[in-house]
Amino acid sequence: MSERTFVMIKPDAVSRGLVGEIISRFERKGFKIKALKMFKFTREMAEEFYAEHKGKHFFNKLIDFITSGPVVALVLEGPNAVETVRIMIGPTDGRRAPPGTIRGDYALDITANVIHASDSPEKAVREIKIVFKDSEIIEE
Ligand code: 3AN
Repeated sequence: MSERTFVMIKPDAVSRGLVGEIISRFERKGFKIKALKMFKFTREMAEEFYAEHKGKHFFNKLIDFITSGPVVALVLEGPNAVETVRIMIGPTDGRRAPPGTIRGDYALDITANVIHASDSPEKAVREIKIVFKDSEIIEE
């Protein structure tokens, strides 16, 4: 079943020059890029994006981090995209993420952990809508 997911390369990875390497992994895996954008979150937009974490002990740190520099956001399409991309990025804590996963290969932190990807099809729809207009997604 072909499905779409939302992926975001975080400010740490953008400033470390990892954008090309990370996008290459998804292209080589076989995913189609349906949308791609570089932008900087405002605080308001970041708080909406991470609304489910409001009140948690790491919320302010997370918002400070995600607004600290530009991010690169993508819509990827392919079979079971949500689950497959989550497997490719690895668990949240970079120190625990297995080698071979994106976080396992590039992250040592739990906040600055290189990449975000939707954790359910419903979240993918929500996150794509926050970041992309319909006209910015390639339909063919
Ligand atoms: P994931 O990105 O693996 O889905 P979530 O959705 O639980 O993880 O958390 C969203 C983001 O919040 C993470 N990518 C990470 O940057 C940050 N985060 C999550 N848990 C913690 C924590 N315990 N301490 C600090 N930051 C955290």
